[in-house]
Amino acid sequence: MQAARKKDMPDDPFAQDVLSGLTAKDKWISSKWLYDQAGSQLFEDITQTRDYYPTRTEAAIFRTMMGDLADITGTGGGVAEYGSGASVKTRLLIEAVKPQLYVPLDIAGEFMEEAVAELSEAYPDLAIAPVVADFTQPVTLPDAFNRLERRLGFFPGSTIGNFEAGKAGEFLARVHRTLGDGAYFLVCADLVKDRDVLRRAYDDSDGVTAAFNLNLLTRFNRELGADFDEAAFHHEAVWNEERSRIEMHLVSDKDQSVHIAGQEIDFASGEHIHTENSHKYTPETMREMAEGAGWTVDRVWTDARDWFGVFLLKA
Ligand code: AVJ
Repeated sequence: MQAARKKDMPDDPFAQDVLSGLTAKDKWISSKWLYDQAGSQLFEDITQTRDYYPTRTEAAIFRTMMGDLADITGTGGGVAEYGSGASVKTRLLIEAVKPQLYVPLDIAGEFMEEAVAELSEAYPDLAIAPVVADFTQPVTLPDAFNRLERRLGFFPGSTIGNFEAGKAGEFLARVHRTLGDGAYFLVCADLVKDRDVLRRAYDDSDGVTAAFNLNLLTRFNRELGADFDEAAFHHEAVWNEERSRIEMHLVSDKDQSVHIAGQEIDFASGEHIHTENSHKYTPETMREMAEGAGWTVDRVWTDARDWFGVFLLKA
């Protein structure tokens, strides 16, 4: 953080963030920079690999629990999705709880416009009120949503795993305040399991996750005029038992220097850049965190192997 204040720092927040991470003692980059257009497409490709189980496991749970969910929450209320969803999961939810109003929240306005257009074509009677917002910060939902008696928040995809441990709890507390008393929040989390299964999911045998991680360097070269040699780094996925998370790293294959945004950065052979965390929960650690944020856990659905959890929280 200190480094970002140095006077030779560029104005661009992306360049600043990258430089402050690369000049830190333990080099790191915020995972949000992984998701440029190529990165988002590579993530989609990851979800199609054999080794990455979360997406298809979540989908399988969704196909069995939506009826139960609608019995609990009732129908005809409002749904606020954290992230924009033209995805199959959004459709399964909409078809089950039949909201009168759907509010997608996303930082990327253009992506959301496309999603909204697709959804309004599929559900002509559904009112849609998109909100362009960074939901890692406080957000305000439309009055039309807040006035509804039945309000349901939706956060699929186990994205909560990207938050640092404390930040995930803060996020849940903020959502609790945003959705208000009596609301429900359906939040999905990937569960702790055999470490080899976990590691393979983040270092798939098709090499798609490696390409996803290395794309960061390509992005630095293109957008920040850097001169990384992508072939001189490799992808690594590490299970951090103590912190209950999978970490992605880029590892330097040799001693080398790289230029980026006007600075020279040295890498020792074997030195790591930490690029993403994916925290894994147990039903108990999720419950503890949710209760600490003011929620009660109403229902938990898992798959037969208990690999993935869908948690219904009540405010
Ligand atoms: C998009 C955050 C759910 O952590 O599993 C997948 C991202 N990174 N493989 C995850 C990811 C590498 C993914 N999330």
